[in-house]
Amino acid sequence: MKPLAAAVRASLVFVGLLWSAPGFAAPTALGFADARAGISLDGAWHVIVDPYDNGLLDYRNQPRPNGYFLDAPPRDKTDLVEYDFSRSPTLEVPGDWNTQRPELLYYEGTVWYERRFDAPAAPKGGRAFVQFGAAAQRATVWLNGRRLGSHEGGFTPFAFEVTGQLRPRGNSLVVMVNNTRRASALPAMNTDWWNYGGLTRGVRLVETPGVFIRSARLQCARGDPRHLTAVVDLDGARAPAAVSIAVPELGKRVAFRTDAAGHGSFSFEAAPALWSPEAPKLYDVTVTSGEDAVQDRIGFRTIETAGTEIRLNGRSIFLRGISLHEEALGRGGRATSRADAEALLGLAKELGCNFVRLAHYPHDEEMIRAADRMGLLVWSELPVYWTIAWSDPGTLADARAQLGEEIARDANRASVILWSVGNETPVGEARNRFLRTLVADARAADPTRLLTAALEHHPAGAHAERIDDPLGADLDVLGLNEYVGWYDGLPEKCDTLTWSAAYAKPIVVSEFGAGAKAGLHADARTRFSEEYQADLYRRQLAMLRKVPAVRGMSPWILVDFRSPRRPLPGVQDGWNRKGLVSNDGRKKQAFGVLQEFYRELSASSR
Ligand code: GCB
Repeated sequence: MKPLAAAVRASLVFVGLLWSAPGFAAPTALGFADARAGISLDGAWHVIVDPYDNGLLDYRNQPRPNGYFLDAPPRDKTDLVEYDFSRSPTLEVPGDWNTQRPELLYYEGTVWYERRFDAPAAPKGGRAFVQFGAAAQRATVWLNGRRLGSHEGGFTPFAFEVTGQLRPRGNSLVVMVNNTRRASALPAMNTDWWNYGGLTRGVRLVETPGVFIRSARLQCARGDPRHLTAVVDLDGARAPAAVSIAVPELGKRVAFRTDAAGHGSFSFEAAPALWSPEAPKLYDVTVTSGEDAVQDRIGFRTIETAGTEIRLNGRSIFLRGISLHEEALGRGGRATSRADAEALLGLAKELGCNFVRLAHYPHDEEMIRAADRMGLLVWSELPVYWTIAWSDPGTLADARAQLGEEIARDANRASVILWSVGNETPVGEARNRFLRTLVADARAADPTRLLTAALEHHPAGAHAERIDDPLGADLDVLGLNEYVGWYDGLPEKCDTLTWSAAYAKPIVVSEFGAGAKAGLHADARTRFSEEYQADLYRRQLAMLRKVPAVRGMSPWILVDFRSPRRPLPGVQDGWNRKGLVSNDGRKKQAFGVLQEFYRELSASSR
């Protein structure tokens, strides 16, 4: 390779674009991966912490032919090899590295992960894939020393095909995971949350037949609870193929054919019991085509807006919500399991919620599946946060890819009603263009759900605020972040403030809140006391209930979370304290204030 080409390739590895270069397939995730035959690659992986990217590049910053990815022992005793995964420490997968070893708490850079595994003999004609639930923030993957490709974006799944590349014994899977913040990435340089790195979600070797069901969606058509629409995509198809869909509990079994490319869709009449927070009914669904069969549990419901109303299954609903980060209650660090998800969502249920805003990136699939089972509506969000590189075509391509991965993964989850394309992004031409592209993509990929974004507001008089962001014209629901009484004046400012919007659409107040250290008691004018936070909640709720277009809210935030922006000693100590619950599980006074408000609301809507 010529030196210039080599240097360009090396830098491409880091921006994670290699997968789109010739010879590398796009690392699209497989639907139903967890339900398929295969083996889990979760557990202890050997790791090498590599802040200088030494495992990839030599001292001239050129790619090393003998990098860590080879995972090869010295040929003989004269051979100089300066790493050895088998004698290196381990980290648990899934998991962030920051909270597994104290010296990695603030680490930003590269960590090499290695895992050896035996592969079961594949059935004749079968295919194999390695699927990653997520790698934060970017990853390059090698199997037995051969590069499979790269993926950018820390919160969505991806997979590489490894058919014909597996050995019966002792396969080496090496992943270079990097969480360096970059101006062109999503998120970019500045966030109010922890930059957790690592293989934060599960890894699986997945087996499929030669032609297999890559995705199968089954949902109510928009606004039509009596018809289900199936959209199926086969992988590997070279001719039209038969597909059948069975929902035994509904006594339904339908059959149709795909086109030659493996794409097919079909609508049929059914009268499912509709999914709702009060009755989160899920049906077993089986999709079959040729040698392949996959199962899912799916709820059916409709979601629409009419004027300033949000209608679930045709009925106006108020979203009694709360925002949350994907951080494990008690333990801190990334939530990684079904138990973690259920603990967080259990608290939201206790608060009286029927809705959660999963901020500020797509959460683990376990969280969405738990919301499906527990009856919580979901706002799911892309990490298009604050100021990103709006004019960079690579950043836009990255955002579009992450949006596609998010929608593909969760399309069958009844709980998800809102896709959010951005959080508090300052209005401007380049930003408007960027977000409108995402809105158009989301509408094309999923015409059944509502689109939103957490917008800013502007003064419209002495005691008046207005939502007038031009993006509002493109959205179904106006998300609104406002910090009246915390960053914006004192709580009593709420008492006289009025709100309006340039669009007759429902408003969901996606954030308001105040910091409070659990156990810090003082009068209601003392910042960071529980009393201040509780007083702010009372005044905010009194203000917002007077705004008819406010059809939901997800105050900031359920649980205190780690943030490097929060250094105040003795109070914050590296934690954003706007939780209604402390990170060690203590409820603050404001929890009770919001709980009481939600209790009243649900009693009055009955
Ligand atoms: C916001 C952001 C959120 C922050 C929050 C805060 O507006 O959307 O990510 O954590 O404010 O606490 O300041």
